[in-house]
Amino acid sequence: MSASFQLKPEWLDWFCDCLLRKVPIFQIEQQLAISGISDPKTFLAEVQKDPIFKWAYQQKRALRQHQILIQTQHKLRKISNIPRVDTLTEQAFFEYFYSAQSPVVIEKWVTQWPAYQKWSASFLRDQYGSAQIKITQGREGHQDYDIRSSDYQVDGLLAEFAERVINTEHSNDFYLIARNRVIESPKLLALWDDVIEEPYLDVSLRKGCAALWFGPKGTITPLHHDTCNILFAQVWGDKRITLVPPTYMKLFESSKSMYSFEDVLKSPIQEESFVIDLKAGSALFIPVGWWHQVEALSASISMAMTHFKRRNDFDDYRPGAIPS
Ligand SMILES: O=C(O)CCC(=O)C(=O)O
Repeated sequence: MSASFQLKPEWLDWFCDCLLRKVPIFQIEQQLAISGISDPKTFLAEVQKDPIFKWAYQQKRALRQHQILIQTQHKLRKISNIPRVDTLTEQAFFEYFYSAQSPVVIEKWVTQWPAYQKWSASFLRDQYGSAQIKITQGREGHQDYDIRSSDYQVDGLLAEFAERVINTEHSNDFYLIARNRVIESPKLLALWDDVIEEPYLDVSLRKGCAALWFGPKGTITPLHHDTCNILFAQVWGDKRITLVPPTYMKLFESSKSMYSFEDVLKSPIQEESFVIDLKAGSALFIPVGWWHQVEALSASISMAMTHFKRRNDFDDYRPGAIPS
């Protein structure tokens, strides 16, 4: 019988760990003897020749190397804050933030947009009220309202929806969310005249890459990450965004695809997170993989855009979707 048959999986794991931690061989042999292996030396020699052991050791070694890399990045991120700048040149943005997968708040980017002076719930009602939109509603009391947003989708007129936002003090029950691509409907295309994509976004890539978020105070988009970089522009009202670095691996333990059901306000995640209050006129760069939960502190209109002047195709970034 070969050693791989005699070696229980937990022993295989334990032995790989011992070798990776450079535990002296005589100590491993002692432990095997205590556990009833009559000839630990021969047993170990056999195990090390076994192809399953060799394969398992290589896997664990690669995993350990990746862990060291991630833990180092995580420690570095922990000691820094999310920077806030008034403006950023194209070069500085891509060099210091986009390429570094590091969030940044650009406080005076959206203040230059005509939208910053114009957009509000009443503006959308009065100027674009006849546009047909899809909203989500009936969200309150359900945990899956964002993950299964299409189940909560209903059709309506922008005028009715805007009126509802105006007349609602606080609610997470209804929300115009990104997935419906409302901003691409012909009746709303003129909204783009109020947006300035320079210097970070490529106008020619706009289609399918921009989303409008519009709702009352109190909407909550639960903790999730995206598979691309996002420039999140806060046009009207304020939002609180809680960010957790992608290197905080614990979130994957309870994740369902791109969502995590951990409470960001509770320890230990709270200590790992950054809370950003985003005021109208500012924008937050949310790099691919960064977990974020978004709460509207007032009635709010935001634009999330992904058509950067650099490559933004990270669709395979779905660690939480790997089968267990
Ligand atoms: O504004 C929101 O409610 C959510 C925004 C968001 O999560 C996103 O753009 O990925």
